[in-house]
Amino acid sequence: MQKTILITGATAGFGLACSDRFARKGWKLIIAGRRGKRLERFRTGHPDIPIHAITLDVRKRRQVEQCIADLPAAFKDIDVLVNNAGLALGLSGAQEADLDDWETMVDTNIKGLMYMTRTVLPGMIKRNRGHIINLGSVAGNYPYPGGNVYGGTKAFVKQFSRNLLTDLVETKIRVTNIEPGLAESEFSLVRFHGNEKKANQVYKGTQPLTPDDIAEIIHWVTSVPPHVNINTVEVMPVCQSCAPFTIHREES
Ligand code: NDP
Ligand code: 8X3
Repeated sequence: MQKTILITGATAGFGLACSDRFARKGWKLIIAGRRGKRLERFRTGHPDIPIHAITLDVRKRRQVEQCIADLPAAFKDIDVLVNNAGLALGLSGAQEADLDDWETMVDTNIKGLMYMTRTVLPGMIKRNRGHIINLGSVAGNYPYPGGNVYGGTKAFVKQFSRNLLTDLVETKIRVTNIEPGLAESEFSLVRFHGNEKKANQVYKGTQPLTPDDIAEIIHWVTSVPPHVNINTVEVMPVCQSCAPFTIHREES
């Protein structure tokens, strides 16, 4: 039976690469994001694949609920939900960061993910089948300067994923948290509010992860036998490592 995957944030980066990979593997796709034209371009570029495109802002709870309620019959039985829509905004210290940026990250990375999960879960439970794949980050595991609220939102994703597993232990539903490190996408362009120079600096002289690397991992976690749950995948490029502790010493 042809399976159905719902991917949020399918207009760029990981979500777009994931859409492409699952389309090539013969899945039915529900692709969601705010930039509807991009979704439409993807849909018309894959005329042989069943694709339902939804222009959606995951921060809008009613919109999320409505678009799941309105799914065409052929797309209603969602096998995999990839909660990928998310963003970092700014890299300032907490004392200078923009509160609007903080709110947008909380609304998208936490509340949007909550809305999608809560709305899709009842159907999965009814069918006793499904897989929720969340995009966490190494930023949810390790602190770095300016990571403040972004890292906090991804720590939420980590604990929420674990707690979902606990709530769903009597079902066959799987939950996976993918935690990438440095990966090149539109992520830094968004973080620096469209400043290309700053965004390019992030990847200069590195070989970062690619969206295709992440799509491959997402496909892999869905393809292990049904009794196997990959809880967490933490992945970094070889050129990255965790920061050492910082010790500030006063002049003596
Ligand atoms: P991109 O900026 O390339 O893509 C982000 C996607 O999220 C876009 O499709 C965007 O679509 C969508 N999105 C953002 N806000 C909303 C919203 N309110 N409603 C619906 N869709 C939204 O970033 P990545 O692909 O790199 O990031 C994907 C996920 O992976 C994010 O959760 C990010 O935090 C996480 N991540 C990224 C890493 C990296 O280094 N790149 C590393 C670790 C985790 P649109 O603007 O059209 O709505
Ligand atoms: C994205 C990775 O290190 O830029 O989640 O926070 S990082």
